[in-house]
Amino acid sequence: MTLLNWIDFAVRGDARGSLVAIEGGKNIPFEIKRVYYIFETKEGVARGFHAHKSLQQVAVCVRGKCRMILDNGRVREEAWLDSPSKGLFIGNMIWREMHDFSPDCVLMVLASEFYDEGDYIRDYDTFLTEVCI
Ligand code: T46
Repeated sequence: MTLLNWIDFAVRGDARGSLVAIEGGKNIPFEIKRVYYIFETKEGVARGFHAHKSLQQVAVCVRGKCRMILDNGRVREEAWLDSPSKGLFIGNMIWREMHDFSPDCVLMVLASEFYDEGDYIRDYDTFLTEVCI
């Protein structure tokens, strides 16, 4: 079983260009409570390095690219996010790291819950302990 669960968004293209529509509970497997985006990440900087106890998310690179690592405590997989028409579903209790952001990268993330620092596990050993229970 792969950790890389992709969602392909339909692209509504016409002579003017392209459009993707994202709807909570329809092409996203949860109701969307929060949207945030990461941009202007400095060269050589990596982000993430945490898991969430219950949050579910879908990450879409709407411009540029970055490399996402997902880890469930047993398996570690990675993929480039480089398409505005592909979302990567990230379930709860998955360690994630983002690396190699291109200078133009805009990483949009759709989240199932409002921001809650208490939902984060920011220490890898703690994550391993909790995920293996
Ligand atoms: C995740 C990856 C993919 C807020 O105030 N509200 C928010 O909704 C978010 C996401 C962050 N913040 C604050 C908390 C920190 O002071 O923004 C600052 C940067 O957050 P963080 O260091 O957690 O950013 P990343 O890029 O390491 O991780 C983020 C998300 O936090 C996380 O849920 O899965 O992107």
